[in-house]
Amino acid sequence: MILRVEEVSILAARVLSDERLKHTLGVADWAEDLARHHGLDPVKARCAGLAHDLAKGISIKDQLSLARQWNLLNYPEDEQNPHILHGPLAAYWLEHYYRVDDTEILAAIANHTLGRPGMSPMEMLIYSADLTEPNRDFPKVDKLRQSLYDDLEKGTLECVKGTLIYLKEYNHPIHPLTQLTYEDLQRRQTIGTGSKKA
Ligand code: DGI
Ligand code: FE
Ligand code: FE
Repeated sequence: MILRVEEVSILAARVLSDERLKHTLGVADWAEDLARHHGLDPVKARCAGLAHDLAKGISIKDQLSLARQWNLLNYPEDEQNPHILHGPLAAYWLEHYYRVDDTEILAAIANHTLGRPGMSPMEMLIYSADLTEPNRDFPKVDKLRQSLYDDLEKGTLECVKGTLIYLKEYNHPIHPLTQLTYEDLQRRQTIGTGSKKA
């Protein structure tokens, strides 16, 4: 089944706090804008943006037990830091309870927090729009927004790099997928510029 903007907007307004809804609408607007600019599907981008944090309203305890029940725990770090589970949970929920079958949207929702090696343009878009939506305010955010407009892949690499710096600064453990995503995007950039010989 197709995820319709009207339906997911109603769902978001129903399950999210006011603050989280504001962030969600910011992600949807920015993702739609970036999608148009880069020739991606703006309706899909808006849907994924509206849906990305749908599972945030569930308590962490319940998120962890649902993730166990639905077999979504892949790394020991997932249990150690259950705050990263809400993306996979929302995607699973939409797929199995709302019969959403758009794999491009589902993957973008599932991987919006950690990324993954080999991210599609839509996955990069939601990962980055989440970090740089209009309500986010941190020193380098305008630079990141411009960079994403100029080059989605390069901008996403800078977003992941920024996240790594932030996590290290506050002594938060780096999830293996964050590290792998960073290395993959770096490799893709190197290949893309042709600066590395085969
Ligand atoms: O759901 P949001 O608050 O909009 O943003 P998010 O889904 O990107 O991030 C949720 C949390 O995940 C946020 O507190 C940062 C954290 N996070 C992302 N990558 C990592 C991480 N935390 C750790 N410890 N390690 C990571 O690699
Ligand atoms: Fe999130
Ligand atoms: Fe978010």
